Amino acid sequence: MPRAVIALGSNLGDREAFLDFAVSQISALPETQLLRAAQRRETAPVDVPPEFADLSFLNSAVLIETELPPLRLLSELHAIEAQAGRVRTVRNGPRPLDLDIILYEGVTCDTPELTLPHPRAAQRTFVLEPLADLGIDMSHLHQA
Ligand code: PH2
Ligand code: MG
Ligand code: MG
Repeated sequence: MPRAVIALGSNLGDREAFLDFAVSQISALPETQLLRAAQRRETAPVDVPPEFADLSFLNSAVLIETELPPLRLLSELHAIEAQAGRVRTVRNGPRPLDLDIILYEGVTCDTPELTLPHPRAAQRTFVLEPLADLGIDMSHLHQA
């Protein structure tokens, strides 16, 4: 079964509870098993609008095994974000839950819906540190 890595982030409301919710909902997806979860880390916001610079994030990541193809997995993750109350307004605005596919085993793609591996992950400590917990090093990937 293909493995995939999902980054988790929250900077609004009860961040611990939203990450708990995300892990339980991801674990309950069809044809999907949770293999490992990274530690949670409090992180300073990166590239957010200045008015939200004081909202720090709680970040983590999970390693899963799944038979769901990448775009189906993405739409399931968007549904979980919406169940957590996420409303998309300004880019990188505050969100109760953000679930990003970072890697999907055997897949590279670059479409308007999804780019894999995630194009900004390799420069972001808030992604690289949780991935290191999962035993994954993608810091060598130099991406635009
Ligand atoms: N997510 C972003 C933008 N900036 N900064 C931190 N620390 N953590 C995030 O998860 C994050 C961010 C866009 O999704
Ligand atoms: Mg994100
Ligand atoms: Mg996202």
